[in-house]
Amino acid sequence: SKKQWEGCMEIAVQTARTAGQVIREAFKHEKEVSTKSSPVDLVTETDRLVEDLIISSLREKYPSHRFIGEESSAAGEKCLLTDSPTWIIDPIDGTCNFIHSFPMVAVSIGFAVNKELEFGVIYHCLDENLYTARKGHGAFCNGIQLQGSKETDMSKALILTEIGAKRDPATLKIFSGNMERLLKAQVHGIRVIGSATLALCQVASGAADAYYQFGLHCWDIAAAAVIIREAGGNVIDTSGGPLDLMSRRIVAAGTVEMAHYIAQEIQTITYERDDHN
Ligand code: LIP
Repeated sequence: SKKQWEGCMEIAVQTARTAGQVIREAFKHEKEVSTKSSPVDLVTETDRLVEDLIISSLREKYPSHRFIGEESSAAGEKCLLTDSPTWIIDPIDGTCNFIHSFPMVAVSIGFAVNKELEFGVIYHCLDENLYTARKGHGAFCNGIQLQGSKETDMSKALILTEIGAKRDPATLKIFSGNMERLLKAQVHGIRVIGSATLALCQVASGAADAYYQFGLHCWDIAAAAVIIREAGGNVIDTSGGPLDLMSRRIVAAGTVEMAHYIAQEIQTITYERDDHN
């Protein structure tokens, strides 16, 4: 029932805060870094430790629920969204930032039932900003209601994007081509902050007008999508169609016009889906 998911959300908030404390402490110390899919796809001991901490404490409370986590998936677990209540977790979003002690690092916990996102919690561990939203109940940062931007004019837009892990020449060409087209449209600026979830929270709060990226994952999107929608914003696929959580691409914006404008401007960088095989 609705009430039940409300309880789950309270637990998600507590869990994100606890995880955030662990990350905040680890932030001050030397990090042990290894690579995953590529030399720029990074992971630390803390990513794994925090994901274990989050999933084990949630599993204890909700033994029948399913879990999708960044590091469990990297370790070979299937990334499949079913109708069961499913927690979608990024223990440290902004791992590269974390490694460099660049202070843009978040815990992201999304929750879906019947493949529909019910709530999202994103905790900026260092600023201690807690972004929360439950379907139909608005979006908040530390309890203050969020409202996305009303901007429809591209030439007045501040846009965020992220780079992604693929660095082959063909990918880089499309990546910079996309930036070039937006810059030629005279957008005010483009920013890359190193955390997809925190960038998406800036769209929810109206500090940025739009966000787009190819190559992110369902755990970067799940919580943020609810937060943006509940802040009155839009999340769509880069094709202009509805958002597909597993497609590894997104356009988010305060207005429908802005979202579709960007979707039209940018060319596709192909990544393997999160739910492949
Ligand atoms: C990363 C994001 C980054 C984005 C990558 C990736 P991680 O997540 O923070 O901004 O460009 O696609 O998803 O690995 O730090 O959790």
